[in-house]
Amino acid sequence: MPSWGRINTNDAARSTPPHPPRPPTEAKMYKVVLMGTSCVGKSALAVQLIRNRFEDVYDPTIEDSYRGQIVVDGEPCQLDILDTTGVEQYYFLRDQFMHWGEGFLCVYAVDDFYSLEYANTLWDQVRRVKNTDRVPVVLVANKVDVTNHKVESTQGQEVAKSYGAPFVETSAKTRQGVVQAFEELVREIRKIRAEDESKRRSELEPTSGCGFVQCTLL
Ligand SMILES: Nc1nc2c(ncn2[C@@H]2O[C@H](COP(=O)(O)OP(=O)(O)OP(=O)(O)O)[C@@H](O)[C@H]2O)c(=O)[nH]1
Ligand SMILES: [Mg+2]
Repeated sequence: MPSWGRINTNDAARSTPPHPPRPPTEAKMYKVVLMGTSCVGKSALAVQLIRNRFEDVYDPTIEDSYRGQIVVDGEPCQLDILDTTGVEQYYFLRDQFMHWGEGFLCVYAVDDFYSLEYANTLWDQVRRVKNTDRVPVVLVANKVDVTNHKVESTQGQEVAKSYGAPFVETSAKTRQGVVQAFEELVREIRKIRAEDESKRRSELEPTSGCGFVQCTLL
């Protein structure tokens, strides 16, 4: 079982994103954000991942952060998780967390159709803030354990497809899909990192066939 920790609680006054002391580790770091409308289960997902238990009582978040290590496809990674607010009153914090995050779990609840519709607003905003369409994101359909589903699985899949993102069904109550959602996001982040790295390398590579960068003598 990896070691996990909650860094701080509901610090609305914080003007900069969290930078708690880093444990000594070889693992690469991933800055992950949980976003979505209120009550979809963002905090419950974080707590289930970290403490292996279900938080039944609703306690609205302003901003929380967590840190821990997992192994994805044989490679250790350190997750810095920012659990954001779904409460409208604090929506002004959004640009800040979107700047901070490298990858995003966009969470909706299967018993709340509006929460899926709102995912589009978040997806648009995060691409605007990041100034790119290549944003690592996973669409998460939470609360699949409940009986009163208002959203079909196929509707979520369609939305995820339109983002070019993986789709994961979760229950923070039963732990179904919880680890998988974070693993998928790590893979998405790695994909973008690898693309960026190969682009960077190709820009540094020689432009002529003789092995030297072409230049003009003046
Ligand atoms: N049945 C069920 N209930 C859930 C699940 N996830 C969360 N809940 C419940 O839904 C309520 C809201 O969960 P939170 O995790 O606080 O929701 P949130 O998205 O963090 O809400 P904000 O902090 O207001 O943005 C709580 O009462 C949870 O116990 C789930 O997978 N299944
Ligand atoms: Mg919360």
